Amino acid sequence: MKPSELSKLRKEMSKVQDGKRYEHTLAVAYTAANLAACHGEKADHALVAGMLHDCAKCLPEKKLLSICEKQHMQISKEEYKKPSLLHAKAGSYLAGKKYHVSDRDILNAIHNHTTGRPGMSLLEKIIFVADYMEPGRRQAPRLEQIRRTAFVDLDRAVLLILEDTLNYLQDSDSVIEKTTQDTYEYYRERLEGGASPAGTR
Ligand code: DGI
Ligand code: FE
Ligand code: FE
Repeated sequence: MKPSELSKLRKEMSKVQDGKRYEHTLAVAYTAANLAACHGEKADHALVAGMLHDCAKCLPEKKLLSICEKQHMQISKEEYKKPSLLHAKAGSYLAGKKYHVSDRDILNAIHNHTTGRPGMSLLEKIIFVADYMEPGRRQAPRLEQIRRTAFVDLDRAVLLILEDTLNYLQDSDSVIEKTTQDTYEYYRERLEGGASPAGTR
């Protein structure tokens, strides 16, 4: 990955994203690069995945649905109810097709950045966490704790994020995608051996 290729992607993102989203994109890319340095991941993979993770975020819902349907991707009933969730899957497709990314791990990191998935790769976890903790994010609870934890115990940071996300979604009566729930349970099991407030979710 040459620096010129990254700067090309940056320019592309500035064209397809509004100002705030573009700021977020840059922040995710650089946060991911720092997490990569800390945890032993390739910096250029983190930068490219971070730069492209929301490349489909500003597309209309109809377009997201049509991209995913055309590619014969599985669309869950939750995704039909909330098509904006599809920006991750559609983004992964566009990263390959429009932005010429071929690395499977980078494409997966984009594909899974919203819900996570059980058994994420190091890069997938880095993007999932960077997306949530980049310095421009201010709303979420426990952000300070999550930011500190991310450099010490990445799996723990993933778990904290999923826990807070699910609480937020439940409180706001949002549809919960099965993968988000499954990912939470997978990391809870891994880190806490299943000890949990049984049957609460
Ligand atoms: O695209 P971003 O805003 O940078 O971040 P993102 O791709 O993680 O999307 C963030 C939103 O996605 C956040 O408000 C939580 C939400 N989300 C994650 N899992 C689910 C979900 N929303 C619903 N409705 N259901 C889910 O399972
Ligand atoms: Fe996103
Ligand atoms: Fe994002």
